[in-house]
Amino acid sequence: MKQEKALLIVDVQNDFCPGGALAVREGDRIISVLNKYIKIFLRKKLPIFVSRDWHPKESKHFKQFGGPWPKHCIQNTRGARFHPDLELPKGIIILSKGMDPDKDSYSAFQAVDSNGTEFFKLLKTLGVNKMFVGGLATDYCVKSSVLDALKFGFKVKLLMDGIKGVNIKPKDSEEAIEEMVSRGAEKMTLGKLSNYGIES
Ligand code: VGL
Ligand code: ZN
Repeated sequence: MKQEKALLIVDVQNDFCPGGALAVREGDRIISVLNKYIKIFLRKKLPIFVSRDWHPKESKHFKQFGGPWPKHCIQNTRGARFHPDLELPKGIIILSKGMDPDKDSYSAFQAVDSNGTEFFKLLKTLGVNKMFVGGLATDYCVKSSVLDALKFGFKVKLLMDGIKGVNIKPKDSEEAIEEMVSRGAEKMTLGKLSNYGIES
């Protein structure tokens, strides 16, 4: 079967980067590498998806309403914007998730594009069967998106140089990576892209 590849970059937004409401330590350090992945996929005319956490002001996702998190990534605020260093070329597909005030959700498979079309449907329409996944945070949205992708039968390459975790417990990211790998994700880095038929 033909390998149709796509790039998924998860939640590289101000609130998840240093200075943000739910900052991932060194979350911004992955951006320069992610920009390189973006350039390569762009050059190969392969689809690029960029997800964003896009919460309403009031949500059960937030502590104030019974959830686990401080308020973050509220729609149309600075914190919800993509980090200014992330280079987003024309043609990328923005996926929004976390809009349901009654849900505490994390996966990009619960996201929709600007037309309201679900991520899974977009992938099927494009014939994607292999996803390269990076972004924030390793132990939440990246993990949840990768596990869903594997569950739905996609092959997954986890971009080890393009992820960072929250680590509420110090080993959370390490354990998340182990779990993703044990379910079938394969680790890779920028230098290995050419091994997968995507030359830089
Ligand atoms: C995320 C915590 C809360 C994430 C989103 O993008 O990983 N983490 N909301
Ligand atoms: Zn969130």
